[in-house]
Amino acid sequence: MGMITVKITLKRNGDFMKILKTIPKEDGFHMPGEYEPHEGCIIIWPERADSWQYGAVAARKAFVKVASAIAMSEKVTVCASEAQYDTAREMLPEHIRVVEMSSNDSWARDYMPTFVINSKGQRRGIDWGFNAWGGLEDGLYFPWDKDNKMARKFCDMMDTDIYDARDFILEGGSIHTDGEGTVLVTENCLLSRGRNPHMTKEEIENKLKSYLGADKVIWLKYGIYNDETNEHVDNICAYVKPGHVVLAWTDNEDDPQYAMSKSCLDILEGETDARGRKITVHKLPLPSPVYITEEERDGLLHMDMEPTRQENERLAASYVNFYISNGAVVMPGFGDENDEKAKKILEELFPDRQVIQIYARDILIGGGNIHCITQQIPKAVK
Ligand code: KQY
Repeated sequence: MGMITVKITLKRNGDFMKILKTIPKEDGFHMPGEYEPHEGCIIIWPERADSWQYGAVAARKAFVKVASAIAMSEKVTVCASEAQYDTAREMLPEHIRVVEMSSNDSWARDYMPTFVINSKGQRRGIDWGFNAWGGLEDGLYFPWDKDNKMARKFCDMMDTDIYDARDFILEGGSIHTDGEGTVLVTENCLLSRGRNPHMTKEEIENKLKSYLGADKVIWLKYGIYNDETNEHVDNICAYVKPGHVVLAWTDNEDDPQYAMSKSCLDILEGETDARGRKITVHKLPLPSPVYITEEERDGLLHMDMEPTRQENERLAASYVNFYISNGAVVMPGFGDENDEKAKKILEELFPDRQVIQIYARDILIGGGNIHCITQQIPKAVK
């Protein structure tokens, strides 16, 4: 019998993810404002018991509420570990996608891709270096290797090209942009010794401009008192539209937060943005200081035989840590008398979106809030 030879040609599909070594700004890409249209949102399922008290049971319920509120107006993808896949699938509504992806913790804002778009509506990701908010210098856990791979894994899954910026340590929560050339950051975070100590402030600024496609960086000095991220900007100040920001505020001059917020106010009021506009600052009241209770602290496993929270530690509670979805603003509540006041202010600032307030103490105990656990995927042609 004659032999039949079947010749198979394996061809690389040109649509798979490419890792790019070029510069987004030079390629015509920039990071849009969070209020611009989204394709969807990424969240990572909470699991580690030294971050989330009592085995993350209460945190998971809060994450489900956040994911469900966002899913009312855009697609939500939740990444869960193999061990937690079934629980996540069972607790989340069917219209939320659950994919298995390993991680060290659950802060999508900080290590899922920062997305940039161009004028043709194409989308790419940026893969920053991540070292758990300061590495061996003053980082918050070790190891962080799985978290550091998530941006690339997610873009691979989406067939989205990704810029390799792993030589630069940056978390998504440490930047906010108006999408029109201006970026907000804090000095305490971006100039911290655990991130990019080999770089000058000017070099860091140039890196941000070239990767975010921006023309101006506004350097606030501080964030929220006792914020373990070295004071991410997303907890103190956020754009609500071009030319307008909200700033976390207290009138109590005896609170250490007062001088920090006042310094930000002075800087913002003395600045113009990349387009030359003066910046209108809307003060968003802070809740009364929130302290961890003994019971909550007892519910956290120790990490390397050390407690992860101090007794009676003040937590970095702020209403500024909200997420802007296509149809809503999903904001934290703390059971505080300012919950309603803060909600009203955001309702006035976002007349076309529903403001949904979610009791978020169980997220706050982990060290962040709703903005920190989400990452938007801007709308694009691809
Ligand atoms: O971006 C954030 N606010 C996350 C901080 C997480 C710290 C780990 N406990």
